[in-house]
Amino acid sequence: MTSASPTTDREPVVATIAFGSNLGPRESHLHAGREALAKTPGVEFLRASGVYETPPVGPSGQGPYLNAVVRVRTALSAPALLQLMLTIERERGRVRAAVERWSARTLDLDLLLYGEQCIAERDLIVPHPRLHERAFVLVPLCDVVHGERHPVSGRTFESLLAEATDREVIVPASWQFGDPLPRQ
Ligand code: A4P
Ligand code: MG
Repeated sequence: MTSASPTTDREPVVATIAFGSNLGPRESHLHAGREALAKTPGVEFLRASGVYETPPVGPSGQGPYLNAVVRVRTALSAPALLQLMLTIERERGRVRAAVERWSARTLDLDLLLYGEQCIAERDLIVPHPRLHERAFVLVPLCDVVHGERHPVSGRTFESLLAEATDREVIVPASWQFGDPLPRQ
């Protein structure tokens, strides 16, 4: 059971969360992550992007990712939402490699956007610092945002995607949110 910090009286904010998985039953990890978010008090599921198969960016020898983006409306503060996301990652067996950056992972949840806020804390940077340059984020993100602008650069996400060099290798996955889970 996932728990989160208490909700507050704050105005709900639309938050955008990136999902990535390239280890184990990837579809189950994405499905369980979405369910865990949606059932948390103070988090209302709004919509999900398509699910995409993407070549891994990072060390060689790891398998392809499934990537997607989910939008929620939440009364949780951004740090509380991050703690919830880290808890959900742990529940899906996420183990962080001590040395190697960008190693394979069961479930990675990144906070892409929290309303239009810019946050620069030691443990939380929003917008996510690499979102504007990565097709594996921008392709699913553009399924759920229409004409919205990056809070720092002011560029539309569609225009950022048009410049992403690796966008043509991102393809819709055979499994999408809402489909029955494949047999493992
Ligand atoms: N943190 C700070 N800001 C944020 C934020 N906006 N969202 C801190 C989430 N976390 C944030 O994250 C390390 C710490 O970042 C967290 O504890 C939190 O306090 P992590 O999940 O342990 O590490 P990571 O995800 O490996 O690091 P990093 O550098 O954020 O990785 P990226 O940039 O997210 O890249 N290739 C494909 N095809 N698809 C992918 O999804 N993902 C990565 C990870 C690499 N290659 C990939 C993919
Ligand atoms: Mg992460």
